[in-house]
Amino acid sequence: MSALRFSDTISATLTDGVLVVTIDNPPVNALSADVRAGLMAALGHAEKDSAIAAVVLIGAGNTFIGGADIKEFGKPPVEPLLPEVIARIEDFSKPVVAAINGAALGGGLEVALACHERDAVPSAKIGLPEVKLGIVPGAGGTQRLPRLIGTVAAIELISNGRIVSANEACKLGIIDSLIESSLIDAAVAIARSAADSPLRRTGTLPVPPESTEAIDKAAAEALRKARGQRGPAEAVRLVRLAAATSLAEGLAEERRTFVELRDSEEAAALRHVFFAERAAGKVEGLENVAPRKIETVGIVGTGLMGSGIAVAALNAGYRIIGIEQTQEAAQKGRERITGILDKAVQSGRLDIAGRDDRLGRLAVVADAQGLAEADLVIEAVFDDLAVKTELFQRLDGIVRADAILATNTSYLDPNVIAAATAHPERIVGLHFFSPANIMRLLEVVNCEKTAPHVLASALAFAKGLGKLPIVCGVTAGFIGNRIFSAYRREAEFMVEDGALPHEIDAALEAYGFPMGLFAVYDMAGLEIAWARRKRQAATRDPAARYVAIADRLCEAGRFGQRAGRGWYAYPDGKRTVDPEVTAMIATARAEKDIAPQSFTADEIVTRLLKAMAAEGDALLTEGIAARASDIDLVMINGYGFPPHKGGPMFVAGRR
Ligand code: 3H9
Repeated sequence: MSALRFSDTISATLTDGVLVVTIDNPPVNALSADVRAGLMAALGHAEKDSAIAAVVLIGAGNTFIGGADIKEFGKPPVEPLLPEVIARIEDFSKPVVAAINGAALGGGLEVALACHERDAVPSAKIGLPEVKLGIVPGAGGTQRLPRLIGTVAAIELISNGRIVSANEACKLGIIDSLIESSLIDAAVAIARSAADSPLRRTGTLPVPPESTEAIDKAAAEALRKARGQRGPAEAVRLVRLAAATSLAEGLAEERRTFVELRDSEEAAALRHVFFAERAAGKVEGLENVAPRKIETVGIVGTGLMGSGIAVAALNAGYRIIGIEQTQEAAQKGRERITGILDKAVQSGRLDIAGRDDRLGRLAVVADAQGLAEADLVIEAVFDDLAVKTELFQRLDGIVRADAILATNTSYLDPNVIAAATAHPERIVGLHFFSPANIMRLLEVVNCEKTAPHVLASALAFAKGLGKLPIVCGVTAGFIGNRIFSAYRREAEFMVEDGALPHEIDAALEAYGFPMGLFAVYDMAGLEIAWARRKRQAATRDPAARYVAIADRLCEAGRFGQRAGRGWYAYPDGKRTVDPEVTAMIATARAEKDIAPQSFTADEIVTRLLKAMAAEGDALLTEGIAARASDIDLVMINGYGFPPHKGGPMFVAGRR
């Protein structure tokens, strides 16, 4: 039968008296103005035609509907608005069935919630992730979801923006059935039979009663996790409202809140992060370069970093060959990796079968010849130029001609390492952040001679690990540590100028950082940076301002939290301001004749953000970072920058 067309993105066919309406708006079938208008037209047609007994909504491709069109936010609204379309679906005189063929997210799930029946393929992903964009659902999600699954479960899902599998959605009561066979055939049959019974309109259902205690607990947990962001708090309020008021009033309040948040700075920042993440994967010049297939990964060094990388790669399905220098070290490496997997089992994140499958793909040996079969070798040995150069030269004689070699160096120059090898074109930097099995950020260092297919393969590997790869050029510290150094330097200048470490930390934490800078120092330990400063002392510009307070702390044995004292004291493990440190700071100021001034929290944050953005500008000018948004992602995913502020470059742009 020929297809009916209702708009550029909406078409339909009539099957067995059921109008099957397809939403075809690539890439994710977002609810653009054309989709909304087309859906209204299709429903209008279905209403009038007496040969149509029911309607099925389905998405083209692998997605049902990915949500409202985020690109439309910030532009003047175009009728019909989504709530109108959704009301039309829920009130429709004939059954409307959602055939969920893939992701049903945000507005996409809200469309489905208004349908009279929801059936999904097992691979579908279901959720209301709006809070991740700094907003709340704006087309009925906060009012209809609790009517289906209760207030407690709705608070948990909406305030976290958690996306669930179709299976979990079915258990929760969001989805009516999972369809393993042909989704369209099943949905048509369900729609036909629904035409003979009363329609189940979600909005008319009562919210199932639950104890106030359970609801308060869920709400408190949601607010705790929200760390000051508005979206989750508003989501909790709106979900609770569903049980307390009529659907119409609940929807009106939801819409008002949605519009207010959509136009907020927090939402603009999170939208920026959303699009920044999608842009980060795209690298100019690599559009037509195919990545090599990587199945076996060699990891040289199975210490803290190497074992974390191994776990990340095992989790992603790779075969791992870990290399150590001695049998004993290889045994320890294997134990370290097994230990991380065991912890995951204990916490319920992994089952025994999953652990055993991973261990079945792991070998840790003391013989580097084992790397002969590796497609990619990542070195994670001690960060020393001689050690790394010697290792790469040795690898030249072991690995296959088409193998890729990656260095995980943090501070050394990978161009120098590459230059010492026979094939610098196959060398790339993979700068993981610790713990490598947890941290999402991965700086992919495009060295001077890295071949395009090597870079493309490294990127594909990083994405295969589920990481967020950011490509950067070679510079000391790459993107993250360069900006971090500038930020740290500025913070230490401010300490000399009059702000105390705890005042700076308090300002950063109030801004949204999970932990202040000086508390982070103490947690990481001060020795390594001290050793680096001592190495650099001879080449440091004597005219440049240098703050020696951190050196003084180290000289006094104040190496941080593990030593019981650093920038702070830790009596009973609790971070406390130490008058001894305050006195050391006063002495340092006096030695330089600095009359301390006082800073407000806002002044502190502004000055630090400015320092970060200035260094970011330098990285862009030098061509180390490809885009300002990449820098924001590095700071958000590697250094605790609050995502709802958008990153230092975003903030600078807004100012
Ligand atoms: C909402 O619904 C509000 C409502 O409550 C109320 C309204 C009144 N809009 O991620 P990918 C683009 S808020 C516009 O790489 P995947 C994306 O930019 C929305 N564009 O694909 C990229 O473009 P490009 C709530 C969108 O297969 C391309 O699609 N929904 C949207 O890995 C591919 O994206 C969400 O928050 C959009 N909604 O994953 C869901 N979504 O190629 C957001 C994607 O030019 N989306 N694009 O770079 C996702 O989580 C994932 O995209 C999805 C597909 C899982 C759907």
